[in-house]
This record gives sequence, C-alpha cells and structure tokens, in this order.
Amino acid sequence: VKHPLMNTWTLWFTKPPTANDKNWNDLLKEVISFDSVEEFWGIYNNITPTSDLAVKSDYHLFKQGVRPEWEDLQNKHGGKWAYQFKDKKSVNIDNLWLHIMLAAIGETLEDEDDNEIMGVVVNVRKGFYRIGLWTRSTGAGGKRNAAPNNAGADTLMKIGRRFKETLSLEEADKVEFSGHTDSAHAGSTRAKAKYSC
Ligand code: M7G
Repeated sequence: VKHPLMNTWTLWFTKPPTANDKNWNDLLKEVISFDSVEEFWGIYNNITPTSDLAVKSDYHLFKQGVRPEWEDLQNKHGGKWAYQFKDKKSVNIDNLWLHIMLAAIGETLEDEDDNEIMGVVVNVRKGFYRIGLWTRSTGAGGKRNAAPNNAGADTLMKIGRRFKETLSLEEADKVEFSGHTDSAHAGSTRAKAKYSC
C-alpha cells in the first residue's frame, strides 16, 4: 500500500559552480517527483545526506510545478523564512532537514486553506547551513497595492512560528522573513528582514 501525500513534491539540487558556470539557473537540476510517503523514504534513503554535500550545494523540495527560483511566477510575490546554523560541527543538519521536509510534505507548516507554502531549501555554505521556507506571498494582504489572494501578516507570522518549532530553535534564536524581490535587488545576505520571530 502507498500512503498518498496531499501534494506531489519535486526534489531539486543546486550543484556547486565550476569555473565555466556563469548562470545560477544552470546549476539547478530537477531530481525526482513523488506523491507518497513510501516514495519519499525510498528517495531519502538513496540520496547524499546534506552533511556530505560540497559547499555551495543546495537541496530544494518544492510543490510540483513550482521552480525553486524567485523568477517563477508563483514565487515572484513571495518570500522566505530562514535560519542560519552557524556552528556546522555541532548541528545535526541531516535531522533538521529531514524534519522540515516531513513537515512540508505532511502539511503541518500551515493550515489547510492558507496555501502559502511553496517549498523548503537547505543551503550548504562555507560558514553555515541555512534552512529556508518559501511562501507564496509576503503578508501584504489587505494593503492597498497587494497582489490578489495575498495572505495577511498574521498568516505569515503563524507559519514562521511553526517553522521555528519544527527546527527546535530556542526562543532567543530568531528566524527571519524577507521578500524575494528584496533578495534579488540586494543580494540574499543583505536583504532586510520584514518579520522575525
Ligand atoms: P543564496 O543561495 O540564496 O544565498 O543566493 P547565499 O548568498 O548564502 O549563497 C546566492 C546567490 O545565488 C544569489 O545572490 C543569486 O546570485 C543566486 N540565486 C539564488 N537564488 C535562490 C536565485 C534565484 O531564485 N534566482 C536567481 N536568478 N538567482 C538566484
């Protein structure tokens, strides 16, 4: 028997750039899609653990039909919650990434009619690991020039708190939300956080 998931999910991988690679988008590879719990474990047990990936690698787990890029039409009004784990030696990144993937495919990061979660990401960097949670909107709902169906800030904050709980962070460790357009303009590290919790 297969236990179906609410959505079909696609795993993507960003490979570290070599000297010839110029475009970020060329480094991004679609790996596989799945729609059952059993397929998820089959894939999980057969891919390289995050802790064994080279620096500048990423895994992205996104709903099928959404590319893990700011430019995707379904991401362009959105943003991400993120947390950087700066002590790479003491953190169990494989376990954290597994937890956030299970929360995504098990749909526990949002309420049923929120429809905000696009996917989750883990970045392997020189000085840190970062886990991100991409949302469809930036919480501008209700504001005058918000895109249609944009969620309100309360919905984004609720998702942020669940993200933080799923990562078992201490109250003092703040997760931060930034919009993708800010990231695209400022470069990811300099984007100003819109919310934190
Ligand atoms: P990052 O991997 O989000 O964080 O972005 P990092 O700075 O900690 O490595 C690194 C760089 O990758 C960005 O400054 C962009 O040049 C590129 N990049 C990342 N993302 C997610 C995108 C994207 O969605 N679209 C484009 N065009 N470039 C991206």
